[in-house]
Amino acid sequence: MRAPRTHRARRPARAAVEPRRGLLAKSVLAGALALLLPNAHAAWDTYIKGAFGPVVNWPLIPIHVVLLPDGRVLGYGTDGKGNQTGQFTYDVWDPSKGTGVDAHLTLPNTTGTDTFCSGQIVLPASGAVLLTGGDKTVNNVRNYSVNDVNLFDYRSSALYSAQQPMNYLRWYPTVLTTAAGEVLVLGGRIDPDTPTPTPEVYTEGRGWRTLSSATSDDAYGLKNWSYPRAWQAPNGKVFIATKWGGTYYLDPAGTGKLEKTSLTLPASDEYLTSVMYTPGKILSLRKLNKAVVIDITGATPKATSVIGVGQDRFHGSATVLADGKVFVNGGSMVSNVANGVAYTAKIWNPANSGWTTAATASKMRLYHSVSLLLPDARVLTAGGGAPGPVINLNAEIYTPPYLYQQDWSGTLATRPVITAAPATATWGQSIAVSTNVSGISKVTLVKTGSATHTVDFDQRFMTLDYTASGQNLSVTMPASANVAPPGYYMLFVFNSAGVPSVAKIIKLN
Ligand SMILES: [Cu+2]
Repeated sequence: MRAPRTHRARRPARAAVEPRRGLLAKSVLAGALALLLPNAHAAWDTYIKGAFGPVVNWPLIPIHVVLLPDGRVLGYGTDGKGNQTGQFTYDVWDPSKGTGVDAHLTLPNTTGTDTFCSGQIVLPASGAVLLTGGDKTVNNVRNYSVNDVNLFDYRSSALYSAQQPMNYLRWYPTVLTTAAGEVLVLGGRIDPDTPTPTPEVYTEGRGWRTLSSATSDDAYGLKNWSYPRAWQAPNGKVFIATKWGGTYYLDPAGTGKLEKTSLTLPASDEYLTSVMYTPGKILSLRKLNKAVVIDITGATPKATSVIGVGQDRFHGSATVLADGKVFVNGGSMVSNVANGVAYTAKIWNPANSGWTTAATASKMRLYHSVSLLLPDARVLTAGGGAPGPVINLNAEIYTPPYLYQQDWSGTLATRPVITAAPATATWGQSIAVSTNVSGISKVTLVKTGSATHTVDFDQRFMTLDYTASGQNLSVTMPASANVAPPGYYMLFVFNSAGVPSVAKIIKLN
């Protein structure tokens, strides 16, 4: 029986001061390696641990980040000084332009909505981002909420009112795309004392439908209102894993039907992350360094205990990489306190449920930090603050091990290139994909992410079957919308050395 003593702090609080870890030892080692290795500015073990890039400035704290259908990233949540408010500006970052000032388009928010701690998701048909709810100050008290609904159009980079308010006010709501191509909105609260226990559904072109027969304080109200963890399940319903342990299936058809399942999980927290790493299988971090794999592929949900990530990582993030492994970064042992800060990331391998130690970041990523898989198969890690022990108006981009040569050189590997692929596809279809090399070893499909508050609402990964004829592939798209809901996905191909291409973004509809 493992007994992690996580209630005891390992070292004293170290507010706002970044540690200097073994600089002398590091420089001696680097000097020795420089004599041995051709490319000694990069660490020798990047092929195992990956590497964080330099700390780069960001025009705001990106509390919310969304990968857009054109490969850019919408971010918002604070002003340019890192103050709590999404009222004034939002940012669109183009990763293909690097990380300098020119790579950002920072624009005024003229909607009148404070989008701080709203929900956000790319709509499956139009590709616009739906922003649900947000923040409001009442009698000088923050963290009330609104029922405002705004849209961001990636084609014009404009943010504007949808003129279709929700039926309920929501601050901290979850949004996700269902198999029917609708957007389900769950949880959040109305004011500091009143949660929102009734879900509602948005249909493009039609507006809102209240799930009036599915109200629940236990599933997504009083006991679980803060960004409830929910996923489209293979059985056609939406699976909900609460922080207190109860699990539910919600059928969002009509006015909704909620049923409790027989599965109860160990207790978690609204700021411990969970991720569906393959359709119907969820890695869920629970309190006291516990972790479970929830399997909802069968008739009854089941959970299996797996090794935890090493310590509680409150406000840490989990990102499915292009190869299906799970990258966990950030967090600390005490919620939003610089105590037991996890600077070193970990990678979880679904094949053996084991963890490997990844690279070490420079900045703590606590409350209001995010991570997001980019189309180039790297991971944006960013933000933290408003409030927090540090104000992180910055990002560190993580390059996973699969982008390095599998040797000690620390050199980036040559990547395969997708030279042709369709822009749209449908379920079960075989699509023609051309590459610049033969010997493709794997084809994967990853939903474009939408992350905030340790949740990536639509995150989803699958490997695809394919046949190859030289450099030409015939790739079979997922069988159903229950497995892969409609919307935008990144298609990656891997060469014979296991190196992924830059993704081609494909709309599944
Ligand atoms: Cu928040």
